[in-house]
Amino acid sequence: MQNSLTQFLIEQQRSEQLIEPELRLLVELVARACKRIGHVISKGALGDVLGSLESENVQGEVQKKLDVIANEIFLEANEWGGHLAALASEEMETIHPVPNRYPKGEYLILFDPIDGSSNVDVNLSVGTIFSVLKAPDDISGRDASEADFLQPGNRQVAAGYAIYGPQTQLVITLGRGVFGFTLDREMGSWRLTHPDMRVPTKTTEYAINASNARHWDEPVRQYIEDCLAGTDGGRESDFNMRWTASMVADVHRILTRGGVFLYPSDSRPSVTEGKLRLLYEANPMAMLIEQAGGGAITGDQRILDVQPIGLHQRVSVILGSADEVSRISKLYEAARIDL
Ligand code: AHM
Ligand code: MG
Repeated sequence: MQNSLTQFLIEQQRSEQLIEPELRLLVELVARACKRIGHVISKGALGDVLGSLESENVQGEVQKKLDVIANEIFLEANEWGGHLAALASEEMETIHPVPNRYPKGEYLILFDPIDGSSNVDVNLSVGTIFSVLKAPDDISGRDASEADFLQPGNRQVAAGYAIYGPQTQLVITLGRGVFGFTLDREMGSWRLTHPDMRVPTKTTEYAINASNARHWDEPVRQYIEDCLAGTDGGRESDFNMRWTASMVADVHRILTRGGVFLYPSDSRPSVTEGKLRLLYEANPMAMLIEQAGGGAITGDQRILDVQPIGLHQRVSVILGSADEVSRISKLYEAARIDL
């Protein structure tokens, strides 16, 4: 039988000296939260969890019932363990310091409780994304602040997501490779089913919301035009397109069989900085993709090197198979030279 998540983490701690006990606990609690979130999602109409609330989140988006429920589950499952100083999420305007009734630790976690939540009501895949940082050294003896979270993605110590699809899976990186676990519902535990996930370097599949085409920057437009031309154009291959409107599902497909995902910034006033959020969507996915041998850029720079200036800031995201990301990067470079 495949190793459980617990066995995997203990081995990482023992043989590889990769992780501290607190980080092991953190990953176990995140996994437990995801198990609960997956359970609630699966109830659907039977659990009265579908549909929207009257409220909006800090980004001005209408909150789904499940956005709020999953946020609560994640907070409750993670705040008591003594390893965290504070949490932050897409659904909360400001950070959530660990309440004083619990011991505090040196880690910070950012999360998107339900990514792609518009998919919930139509019974398509959604996910939970998380990113783990170490708080600055002076954290003990003071309250965590928003500024503590504003670290570039290259400082993440762990990242991952759970995907609630035909199977419920957890995909994590602790900074050395990417590992996928499948939830064994009979045993109630996560099993290591996808050790050492790698993004194939080459692909002929891309993911983009094509309805935004008229707003795209020239390099993205040119890249997609070349793909669309297929065997009639310079690429000499026909391309396939997939878009699920759930980044977790698109990234999971890319981690499994390759591909490139683009949600670039564009000329619409609401998307000039991109749509996806840097700290709890782009950074964790960029770390996973890079750890699996792929690339992750904004267009002009590596996502993991972007210095954050706000908790909920958005960023242009292009990630996936290394050869395609490098091709797109060259198109951006050429566009800069032309200016
Ligand atoms: P969400 O976190 O509010 O669900 O939004 C993020 C989602 C991503 O999962 C997905 O890639 C993108 O938004 C889809 O956007 P669009 O509906 O513009 O295609
Ligand atoms: Mg999201």
